[in-house]
Amino acid sequence: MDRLSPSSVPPSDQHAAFPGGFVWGAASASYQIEGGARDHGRSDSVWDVFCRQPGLVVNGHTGDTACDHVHRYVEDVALMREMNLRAYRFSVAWPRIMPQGRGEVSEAGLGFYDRLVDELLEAGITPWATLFHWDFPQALFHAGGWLNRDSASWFAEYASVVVDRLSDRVRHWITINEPQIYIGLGHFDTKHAPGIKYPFSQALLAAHHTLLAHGKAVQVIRARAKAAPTVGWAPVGKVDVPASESRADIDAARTSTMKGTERQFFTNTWFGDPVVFGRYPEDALKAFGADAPTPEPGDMETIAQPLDFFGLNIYSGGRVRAGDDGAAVPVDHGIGHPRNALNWPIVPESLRWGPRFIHERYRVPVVITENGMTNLDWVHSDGRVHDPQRIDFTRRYLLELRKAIEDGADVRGYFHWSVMDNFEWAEGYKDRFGLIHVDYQTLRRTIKESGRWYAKVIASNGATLAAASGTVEPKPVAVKA
Ligand code: GCO
Repeated sequence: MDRLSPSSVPPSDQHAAFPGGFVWGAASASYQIEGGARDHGRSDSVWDVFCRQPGLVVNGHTGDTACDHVHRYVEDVALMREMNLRAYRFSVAWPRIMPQGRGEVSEAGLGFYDRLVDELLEAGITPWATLFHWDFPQALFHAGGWLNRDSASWFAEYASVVVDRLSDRVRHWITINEPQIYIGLGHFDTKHAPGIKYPFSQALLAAHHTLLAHGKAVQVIRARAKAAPTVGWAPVGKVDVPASESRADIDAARTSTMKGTERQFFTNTWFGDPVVFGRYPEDALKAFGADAPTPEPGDMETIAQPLDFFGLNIYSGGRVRAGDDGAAVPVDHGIGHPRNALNWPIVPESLRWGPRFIHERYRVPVVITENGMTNLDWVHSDGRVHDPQRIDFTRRYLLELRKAIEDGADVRGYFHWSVMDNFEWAEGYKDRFGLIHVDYQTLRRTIKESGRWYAKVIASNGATLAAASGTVEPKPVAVKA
């Protein structure tokens, strides 16, 4: 059976709404949407410098203007309200708050986020603030960046400035977004900023410092927040789904999802275990040997600060079955399996098994902090952006997420990536993840059909997922006798 066919969802599953109080939102990141690269005294981040280097970003695109959100945030919040968003996850640009990354604070930079938060609250949208979504101040990169152990203290100082200003109105905080990517792709694979290949041991040390920064930021938030905060983080890691629901295949998928002994950074446990358990995973420590960092006394205790939620960015997944010895054996998704415009396999079950496996291991409430797809969208001749693939994608993933909840995983919310088309890092602007289409020539916004569909899903707390599939089932063609 086509694993993507709606009929794979038993009717009984199709009508249950999500739990009461479930958070429905959409997400973005400062460098990807803001523009205003020199507004408010903002200084270069490592991404500004990376984009200016020829050949590193598709078509030489940069975030200089992006979606010009710094000047259009009032309109953007109005569109978020039109989509019924209950929450909006944005990130604060460290270089807009502290141009040198430490010391001097930009009052104008803080003022922008003040106004954004007030606009959101006025619109009845709860702000969720990410402190770090990759735009690391270039000035601090020159001081050693994440390889400098002081980076944890620099981050704590920056966090205190933001929390002091916004925490009377912002209650939900995400410390860091995807250390797997900004350390792995930025400091080892070189596809992302700063684009330097460090020895594996040095990249692991940078990862240790960024985890230390996370822990210190949690301490800052809990010590200084004016309104009682909820604090989490937003990692990304590979998810393997079981080829069948047999106990053996599920166990194999869980083991494979939690395995992290390869010399790479797209892993759940190398980052998740220190943050929750205060220790690195034994299998990886054994595999990495002398390359593993040597924590200083107190480091692991600082990293393992209690969390209110464990964010998860999930887009795709692998598929495995249990071999004769129970070990995971990869199963190909099959020729012609659906993929997004970046060629990522579309695997709705990843939003069941990923949250389930992570919750089973860490027992911290889960929030899906990112999920979405890039699609070849454009404004059609009728003035609308018809994106049935994104509707179908999102429906299937949400139906699987609901299964995770029915399986017993404590999932508290879902943020669609992304609220609007934006700068997709090294892919530039060619990839459109948004619920809102952005014309980069005119900066005109158009809510896509998926955004209008999502508004109904939110209004019904998910109950319309079964009915509002968004895809018109092909009617059988009457064949003339
Ligand atoms: C990430 C980042 C986002 C990306 C999105 C699509 O997860 O890589 O958080 O900034 O734009 O995920 O790749």
